[in-house]
Amino acid sequence: MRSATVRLTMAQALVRFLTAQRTSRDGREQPLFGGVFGIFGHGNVAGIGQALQEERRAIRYYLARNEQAMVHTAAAYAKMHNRLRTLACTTSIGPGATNMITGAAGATINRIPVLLLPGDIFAGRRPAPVLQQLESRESQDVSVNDCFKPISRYWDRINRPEQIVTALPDAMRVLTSPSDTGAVTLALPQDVQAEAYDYPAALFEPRVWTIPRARADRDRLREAAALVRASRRPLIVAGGGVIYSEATAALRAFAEATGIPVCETQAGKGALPEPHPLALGGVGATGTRAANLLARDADLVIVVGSRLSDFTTASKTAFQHERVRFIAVNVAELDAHKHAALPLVGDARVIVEELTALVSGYHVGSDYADLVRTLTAAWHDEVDRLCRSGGGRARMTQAEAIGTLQEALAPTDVIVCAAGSLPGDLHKLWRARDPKAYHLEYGYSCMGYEIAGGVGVKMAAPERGVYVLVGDGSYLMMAQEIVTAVQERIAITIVLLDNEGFASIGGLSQSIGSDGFGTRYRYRSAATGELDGDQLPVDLAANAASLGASVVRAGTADALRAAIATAKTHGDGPSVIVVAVDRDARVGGYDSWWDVPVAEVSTMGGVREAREAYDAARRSERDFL
Ligand SMILES: Cc1ncc(C[n+]2csc(CCOP(=O)(O)OP(=O)(O)O)c2C)c(N)n1
Ligand SMILES: [Mg+2]
Repeated sequence: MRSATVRLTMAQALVRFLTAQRTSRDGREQPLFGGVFGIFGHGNVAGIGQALQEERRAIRYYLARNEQAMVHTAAAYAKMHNRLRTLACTTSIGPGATNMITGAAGATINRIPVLLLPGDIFAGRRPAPVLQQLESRESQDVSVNDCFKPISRYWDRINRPEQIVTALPDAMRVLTSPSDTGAVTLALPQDVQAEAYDYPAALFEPRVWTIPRARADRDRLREAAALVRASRRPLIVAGGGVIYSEATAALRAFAEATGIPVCETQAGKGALPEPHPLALGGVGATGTRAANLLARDADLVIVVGSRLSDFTTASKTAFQHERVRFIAVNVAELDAHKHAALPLVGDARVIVEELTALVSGYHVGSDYADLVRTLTAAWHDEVDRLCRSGGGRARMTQAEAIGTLQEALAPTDVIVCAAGSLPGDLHKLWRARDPKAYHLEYGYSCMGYEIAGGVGVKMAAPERGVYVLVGDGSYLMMAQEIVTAVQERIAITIVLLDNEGFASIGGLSQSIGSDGFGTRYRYRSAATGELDGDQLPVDLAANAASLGASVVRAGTADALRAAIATAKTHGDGPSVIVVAVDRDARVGGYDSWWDVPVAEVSTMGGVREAREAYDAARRSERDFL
């Protein structure tokens, strides 16, 4: 007997399939896709566009203003849902498609699921070259969508309508895999999107993708327990995996039972919500003094759910104990083996729970516990000092603005940030009081993520206050999603910290002897009378208002407090608070380093000095083999 079929275009079948996908973890089931973002062009309007119109009651379509931004929105939405839900993104062919490249790379690097559906050139090739087609001398089987290959965890081109019958389940497998997830790209030739086929009806049955909680190898787990028991100065490094796995309670129980202090990566901040006596805050290049001093002398580092990026390891200088060992709990083998760690491959929650049971009775010594207490107390004083005083400056410091926000926000409110000097300052100063309250995109640190990401966070958690912290440089790079927030009545508050240019890179430039070249605000030199510097003043408040946001300027902590209170009353759209902050009042580093190579030869004296300091610092870099 022939099984039932449904005659649909490939695009209609694809959209109908998406509406039937669900995820489940710990018995909680939900739809995988919260909607489809899209910008239409000739490469998708008649295919996916038509299908979305036909299926509009089953799945919601959202218009974005820029294809890169909509991938950031999807990634932020997925991150907020601990990777159990996401959004799909549809584009035309050519520039619409390649505009998603940056977003795709960001999602894959951060291990966040997004489904990308770029249109593609005709599979039938008859009208080639179609508008926006890349031509090659060597092959007709080349399109700009090939650029997605290295930045996608799954990549496929659908050249015949029946191919989706096998491609879609495979794509969903990768999208919902805790270890393999990232950008999933299905390139959809525009002729094939519109082609009809008799699809098996079973393809459209509801399908539940159960997210497993994989357990680690038992022998490795016992070895790990022995390492913990033998350690005198153990330290936990908590990464984003703790939060995605919802392992925060298990981590707290482990830390409390053993007395092992916890420091956090950017993605892991909030893994042990503050205040907690064992919470050391951020670790690494942008870490706290407490975390970095304990990391320096730790004899055992228990890494849970981290990629160990250079910011976390202070470019492999953070851990200096001669015989330091690592245990790495991670769903991905790639991460579990870094730093020659004892790999515990699997789910953070179940592994931390099992490890806790295996080390029962172990506790760090009182000397170490005292040291943890002393260092955390001193660090809290330092944060209070930085957040309170501007040191008599005319403008607010960024630290004061952060401190003011910290006091004004509820513990469950979310801050969203990605690039510039803010991530480093927040990593040090922010007290994340809830595992989902600190949303940093710092794997790709992509300028432009902030506002688009804030839209995704608010869509995922409409019950929470969402505060986007963005620098003037990042704002100028991608502010247009304010319009999308107005359109969708998404009430986010954008705190725009204007320090007149690229202050972070300016500081970096100064530290390598280049005096802020290319990052400075334009001014007239007193010495020469000439104009110097590249950054131009822009009325950012007027710009935000023109996009439809309600805008206020806040020049003092009191004005900022008042502006936040007012923004809370705007229930139906984005607010922007423009805060002028002092460009030069930076929060420094604390017992840490970041490897940025300095020119080995130069005619500039400052560069030569910086190179000497660089060579000296680099001697602390270690190989863990
Ligand atoms: C898309 C992108 N381009 C370039 C960079 C490099 N970069 C990092 S921070 C920064 C300047 C950011 O300026 P702003 O948003 O004003 O923040 P500030 O440094 O002033 O705090 C640049 C250019 C980046 N991270 N992302
Ligand atoms: Mg700036």
